[in-house]
Amino acid sequence: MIDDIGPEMVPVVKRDYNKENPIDDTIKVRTFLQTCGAEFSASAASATVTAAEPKLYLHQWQFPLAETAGNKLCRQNMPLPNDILGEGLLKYMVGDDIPQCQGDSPLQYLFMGAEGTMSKLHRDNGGLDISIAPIVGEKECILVHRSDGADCLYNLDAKLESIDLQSFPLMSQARIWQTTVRPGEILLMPHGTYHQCRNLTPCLSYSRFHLDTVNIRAFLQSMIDGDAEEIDHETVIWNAADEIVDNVYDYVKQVRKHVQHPKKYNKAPLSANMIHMVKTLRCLRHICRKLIAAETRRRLRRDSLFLLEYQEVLLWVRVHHFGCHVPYRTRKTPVVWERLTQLRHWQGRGSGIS
Ligand SMILES: O=C(O)CCC(=O)C(=O)O
Ligand SMILES: [Fe+2]
Repeated sequence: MIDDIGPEMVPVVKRDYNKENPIDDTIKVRTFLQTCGAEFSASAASATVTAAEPKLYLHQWQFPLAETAGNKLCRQNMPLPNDILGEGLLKYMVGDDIPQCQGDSPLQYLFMGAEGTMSKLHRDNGGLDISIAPIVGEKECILVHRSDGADCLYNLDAKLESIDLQSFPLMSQARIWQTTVRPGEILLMPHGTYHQCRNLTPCLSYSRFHLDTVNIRAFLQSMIDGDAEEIDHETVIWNAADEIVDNVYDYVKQVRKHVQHPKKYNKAPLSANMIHMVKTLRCLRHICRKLIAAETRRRLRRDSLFLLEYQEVLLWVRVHHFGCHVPYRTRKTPVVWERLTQLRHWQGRGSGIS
């Protein structure tokens, strides 16, 4: 590991970190392993570790952004089958901007720490699902339903370690799950789930954010709320829609050729993947319609400053997904507009997947 990714800088937290701002420092992987490697293997061998220094926890290292690690580790995992998680849309997030991602999602992370290192109760904004998979070691995860943090946990003032029903009576109503994940298992958390994770043994684990048509509403809501600055929602949706429209339109062209010259061109087979892509586009379209309708109503009640900001989003959504006849100013908009229009006509002809 030192040879492979030793020079990369990684974020670390110390034992008693501030949960609002957990990252204490960034250090080289080499330094982390030299400082904590012994602690890691000592606790792996169940030896008693008497750490004079607070334990360091390599915390949420977004390795696809690092050149060497990204090149080595991106596209190395097999996506879960689509009956478990829908086709991931985050892979469209960066395009060629981060070459080492190689078409993979940039929102992938590594955690590594000795027994007892932990992440306090929190939730990750952005409307994304999260999967957690230990590669080495065991992790205890306590999950709280996304709707219960504010009321039942009193905005997280109520502590899971010391349940005090006198001070926090609604805690008895909170939906809380506790589980331990081990290598070979994957914990899937729906968007917005509060989670607290503690390494029961030395643990190296892999976390990955996920977006598909199931949580896209939450994703769009997060875009509107502006609650996750680190995620470029607009680009994700733009790139996903653009790429999917491209793929579907290529297929449409093949179908057209066959319809017009059946002797010359073979019928293009309709793959499950293509059906999935059309469903994804349709889902984007329906959700955006709802958003636009809701916002148009809300718009009447908002002040003009907010309106100005919001109209940009609406404009973007309209142009990208419905090809409405409004002036536009975004990147490749005219091309996508044209394609969406053509796609709609094609779907209307009873293709069987409209
Ligand atoms: O494994 C951990 O310590 C925390 C994991 C986490 O918070 C996440 O993946 O979002
Ligand atoms: Fe998290």
